[in-house]
Amino acid sequence: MDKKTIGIIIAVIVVIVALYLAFGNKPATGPVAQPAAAPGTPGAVPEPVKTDQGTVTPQGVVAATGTSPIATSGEVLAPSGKPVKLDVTPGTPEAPQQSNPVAKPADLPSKTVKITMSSGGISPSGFTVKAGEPVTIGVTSGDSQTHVFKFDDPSLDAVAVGVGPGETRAITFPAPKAGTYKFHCDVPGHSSRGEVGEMIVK
Ligand SMILES: [Cu+2]
Repeated sequence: MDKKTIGIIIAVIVVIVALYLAFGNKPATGPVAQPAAAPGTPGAVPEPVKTDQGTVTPQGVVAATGTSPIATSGEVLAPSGKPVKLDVTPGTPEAPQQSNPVAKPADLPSKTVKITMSSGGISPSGFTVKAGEPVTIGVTSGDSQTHVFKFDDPSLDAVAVGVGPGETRAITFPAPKAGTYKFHCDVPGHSSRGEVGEMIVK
């Protein structure tokens, strides 16, 4: 190789490097992907925190989408921020709210009292809770019928859950004072065929 050839090779390399520097290394145009922020840093979208009573939200712990939140104090809150009332008309703003349909009962928090209603009765037909503590019941229609969970005692009138065929919904409410509170299916003809049960509050 003579000096001329080496000179040409060097010149070609210089041109290639110059072209690369000029055009090959431009920053991407358009939106630049931001690296995902590490958890705990500003800008990170936090993972929802789940407890045995539900998902932690700024309003309180929510058992399922649509249920009334449980505040840190343990109170079940209405949208006004005041504790829910149990002797009002179901579905009104002061009443505990029933959830949207839940895909499957297993999605409900572990502390949920899971109840299945069907033409064969209510299963389980009894459960025990502690006075004043927040209770979530998940009601499932176990057959092709609509069922309505409701307490007999007017003092618990607001606690009502209606489910369509195969549907599951939940409701969160504060357990009343100690006693035995009977419940039933409020669809005409259903309680007389055995859709009844009782909640024991200790
Ligand atoms: Cu029924």
